[in-house]
Amino acid sequence: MGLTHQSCGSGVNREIFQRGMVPGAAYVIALAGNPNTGKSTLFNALTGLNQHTGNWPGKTVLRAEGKFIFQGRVYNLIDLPGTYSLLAHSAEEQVARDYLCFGKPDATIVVVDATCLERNLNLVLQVLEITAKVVVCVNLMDEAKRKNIEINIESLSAELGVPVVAATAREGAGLAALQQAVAGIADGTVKTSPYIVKYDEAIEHCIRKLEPKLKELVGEQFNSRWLALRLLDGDETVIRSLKKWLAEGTRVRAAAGGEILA
Ligand SMILES: Nc1nc2c(ncn2[C@@H]2O[C@H](COP(=O)(O)OP(=O)(O)O)[C@@H](O)[C@H]2O)c(=O)[nH]1
Ligand SMILES: [Mg+2]
Repeated sequence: MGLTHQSCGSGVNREIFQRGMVPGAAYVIALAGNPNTGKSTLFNALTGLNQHTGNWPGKTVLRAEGKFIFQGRVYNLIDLPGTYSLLAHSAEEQVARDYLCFGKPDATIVVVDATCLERNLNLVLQVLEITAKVVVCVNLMDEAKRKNIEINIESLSAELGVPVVAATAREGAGLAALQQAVAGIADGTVKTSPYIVKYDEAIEHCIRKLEPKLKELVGEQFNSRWLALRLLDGDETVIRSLKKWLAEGTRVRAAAGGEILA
């Protein structure tokens, strides 16, 4: 799997759908979470000095990228902007959301604050609507302990349908278990069955009508249920990104002398 600029296409495609820039990386892993959940602390603990920062193309939003090696494989870690949701109300939310959908990371770590789990789970459910390849990292476990908050990691994992790992990033606790869980998701040996939010029947009815048409357009590339929801939302930013992706695909196929889709 190539992870260089070249292999990710060019022009518009490279701008918004760039997966990662670490040469020779086996997998690309996204790091998502609410602000102040210890995302950067975790990113630093995992990548050490193997990182560099820049801006997301076309945005004044910081892009931090780095690598770690686990069991002989190189993992390219992308620190997404901290967000409370993925509704694209801000540049940060749009960057995080476009990356999760169009960047197609091999796994996504969602870092949550153990001391205010409920608020943080909102983002977890939104990420699970986009991708099933998720590991939830319940961070700040030391703070939770101090506040006598107990978290049943196993039952949380059973409810969410994805691996959940407890961590205290500041002390480096839980990192090995997190890496192990990420490896399982990235290489496909661990399958998930994510909790999916069900909407009112009227909305579900529209999704059922839209989803097959979207599948015709994008195949299995993207989560067509999520795209259908965004179209029902009238979400212009997703529609624009999707158009760019479709246009770029047509351009690349044309350049390769392949079949051009109408
Ligand atoms: N007690 C405790 N503090 C942490 C932990 N992880 C991060 N922090 C602290 O939480 C604050 C926010 O961390 P940061 O990594 O900047 O969060 P981000 O906004 O999600 O990137 C900083 O003061 C960190 O030192 C942890 O596991 N335990
Ligand atoms: Mg940060």
